[in-house]
Amino acid sequence: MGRLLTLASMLGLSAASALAHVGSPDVFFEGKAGEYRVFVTIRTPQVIPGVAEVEMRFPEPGVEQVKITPTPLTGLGAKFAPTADTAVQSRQDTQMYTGALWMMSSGEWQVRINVTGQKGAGELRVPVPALAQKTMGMDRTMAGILLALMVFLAAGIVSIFGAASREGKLPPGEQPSPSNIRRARIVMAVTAVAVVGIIFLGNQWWGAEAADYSKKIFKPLGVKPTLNGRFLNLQLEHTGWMQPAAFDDLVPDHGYLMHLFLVAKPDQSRIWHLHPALASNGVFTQDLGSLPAGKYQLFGDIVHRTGLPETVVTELDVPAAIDGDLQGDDSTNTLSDGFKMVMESPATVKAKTLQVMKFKLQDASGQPATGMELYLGMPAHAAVLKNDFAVFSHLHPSGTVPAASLAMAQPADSKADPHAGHNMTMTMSTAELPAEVTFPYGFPEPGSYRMFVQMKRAGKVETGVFPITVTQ
Ligand SMILES: [Cu+2]
Repeated sequence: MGRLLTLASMLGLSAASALAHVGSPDVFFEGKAGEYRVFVTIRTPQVIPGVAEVEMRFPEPGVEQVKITPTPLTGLGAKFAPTADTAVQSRQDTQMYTGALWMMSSGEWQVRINVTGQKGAGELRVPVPALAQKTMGMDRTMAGILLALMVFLAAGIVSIFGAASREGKLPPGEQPSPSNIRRARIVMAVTAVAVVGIIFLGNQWWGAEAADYSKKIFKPLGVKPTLNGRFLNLQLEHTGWMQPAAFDDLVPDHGYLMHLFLVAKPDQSRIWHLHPALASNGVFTQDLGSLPAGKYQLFGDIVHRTGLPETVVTELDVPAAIDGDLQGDDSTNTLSDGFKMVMESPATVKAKTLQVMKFKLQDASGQPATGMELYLGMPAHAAVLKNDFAVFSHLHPSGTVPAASLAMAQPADSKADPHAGHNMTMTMSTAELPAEVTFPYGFPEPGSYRMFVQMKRAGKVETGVFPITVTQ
């Protein structure tokens, strides 16, 4: 019976997973579809094939129709898009459109958003990772009903065969002879053995299918840190999920193969944003300069050639303080020359809801800072970290999508720059950059978070740290 229960609940397995943006699988993005500015939220499916829910909010009016299409990010599938779905306009909020899209295979996908309206037509392509994160379990009630039905059907077929061989040829009213009864018992025994055999084979088949699917559940690459004097080595390791034999499929994301965030444990008092160099296949190395002794949580953002981003996670124990020249972007909350970074948005927000987090850099007299510069090609970078380290997300003013994936989503014939999704044009990189940045993001679960915001001014990277409370 235990075996039968296993059959009914075989799909109850689950696996821990850490996607890119640890604990934060949904996509938040601000960009422009032609002349239409739009905030996009894509709730990624947990099983593949599965349904992604797409929400698009247009801050300005003038939109008449919105169509959405899912395609793989790269490859042949990207060239032959299926028929577009028309997104549904919300009744409560007429500038909000929603839709649901099937993602049929694991990997990096994109959602093409086609807008028509008073300002002509426009398209925006938003990359989205579609990864099986778990196997859906079967509902207990449903499993119970199916199990009872199976027992009923199995017993039914045995008794039908028995009755047929015992009294099938008897004239009405006649009692079966002892030899008929004996033969019926033999037939019932043989039938029972056959039925149990069929159920056993069915269970085997089901088990094989479930095992096959569980192999498709996304498992991030592993990483092993070792300290060699003041040098940190990070060795990428396979965990056996759709991974190439070599680690040579990484592409640079705003100039670097890895963006490594090093966070002091347990108080998250300091954070470093580092860029380890690739030393050999799958091995990154970083000069740590000086680092106080203690425990550190490491988050390494990488992007695969397919456009699929992931974050490798590990812990580093520094037994004794490392002395040397300070490297990287050491970040305490004190800014130079009396400058101050301030958060303009509320410090308490709702979970799972799109927020536009707003930050300003001010000089000592409270005026907007001047001399702003791009930092690694972006007006700002931010890291979102939950106090228990269960959530980590690396954000830019365009949202959660890495620049490398975004560049791949653009049509091959377009000269679109990889920062096209930003809410500011590239002409600003030469002209004056504003001292104000926004990040679209939805905190995945309630709790206490910190947001580390990095902006560059006068050749210096400034980091602000902001506590944020997320409620249900
Ligand atoms: Cu960044």
